[in-house]
Amino acid sequence: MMKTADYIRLSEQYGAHNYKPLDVVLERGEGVWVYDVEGKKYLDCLSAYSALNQGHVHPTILKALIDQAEKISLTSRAFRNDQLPLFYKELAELSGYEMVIPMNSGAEAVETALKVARKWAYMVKKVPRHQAEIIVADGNFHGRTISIVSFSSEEFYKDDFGPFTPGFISVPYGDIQAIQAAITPNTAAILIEPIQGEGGVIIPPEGYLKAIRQTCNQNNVLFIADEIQTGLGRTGKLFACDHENVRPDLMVLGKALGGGFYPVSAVLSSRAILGLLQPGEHGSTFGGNPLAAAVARASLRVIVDEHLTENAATLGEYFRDQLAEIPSKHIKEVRGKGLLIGVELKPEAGGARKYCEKLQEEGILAKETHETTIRFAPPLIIDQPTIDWALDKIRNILL
Ligand code: IF1
Repeated sequence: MMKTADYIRLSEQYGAHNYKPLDVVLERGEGVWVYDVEGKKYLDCLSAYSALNQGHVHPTILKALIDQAEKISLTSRAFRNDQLPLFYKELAELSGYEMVIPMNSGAEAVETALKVARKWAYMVKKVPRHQAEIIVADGNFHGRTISIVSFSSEEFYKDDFGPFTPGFISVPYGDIQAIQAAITPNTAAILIEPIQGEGGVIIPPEGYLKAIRQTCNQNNVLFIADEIQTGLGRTGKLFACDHENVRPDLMVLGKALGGGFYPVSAVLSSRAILGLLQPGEHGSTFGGNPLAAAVARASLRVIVDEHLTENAATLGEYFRDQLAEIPSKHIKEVRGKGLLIGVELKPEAGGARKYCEKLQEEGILAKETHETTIRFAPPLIIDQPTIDWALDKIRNILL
């Protein structure tokens, strides 16, 4: 019978060390709870970075996965299948967009949005070929491909991976004047996270998203919102842009679109924009496969039928208020929207990692971001008694 240490030793020996995970080896998940190989139970407060909004092994999504997998799982896009058209329709109707292009990982969907924005710039805005510029924000996180890390402001994510893809300008997050100053006649788009997750749960000033929308309208520039982490109910609205009633020209989704079972991502936009793509110009082997489409359809159904967005709004506010009231000398700030919460610790607290390790001992799994912030992002199916159980533990380790 293998123990935690045995699994860790195998990983250390055979696996690339591109992560430093907590030393917990999980073998089972159910709802908001996960269990390690020694049978210890933990509350999952990371939700795989918001890919588990519906919780672990949701029965409805599991059934959709199994039923479809027993029929047909992959056709390639050389042929059609009976799940993708229904996924397109249901996602377009839920989001209010005209068109969808399906991909697999978040980074692939971000890359797709960047390619479509550049194509729009050349074909519609008449930007001279290969001079299209895209404005991004300092502190962004949009994935790990070479083009995406080319515009990262985190040296550690990019330093060993050059040469870099040109055509990106990075400006301070939250500063609309900085965006306006960076716009040129060759600007194709602005790519923004409505809330910067990895940046440390950074919430921009009220009105920032609306100002971006207006600036894009005035300058014939596309607004691309990366809602891979903030979308699908996480921040207490279906999309984080909904907090300011803003409609980006392109919306990028991922993570919870796959219900925690399967990588599914997508870019949503108008026919005028996504309609520019010609057959064969872009694609992927697994993009839009029937298994992904069936799982995504069930994932969306669960978010709507179980009112996960409303639950995130109500319980997120409760969780944040309770955290903010903890009389801890270590807490600098509690930030967040819905159930995307960051507890920033003062520098003298000695870093968030050791608090995550103490939380692990108490049966809570959380992840630090940017050394000083503990992220609390449980599945959106969580209930108040479970939050109260967690608060008692969190208080104990933060006081
Ligand atoms: C890792 C971070 C979070 C994302 C946003 C695109 C992507 C992500 C807003 C790319 C992915 C994941 C990636 C994962 C850890 C996690 C993460 F710490 F890396 F930055 F959530 F904040 N846009 N975020 O958050 O989607 O290609 O991964 O499907 O790479 O360690 P992906």
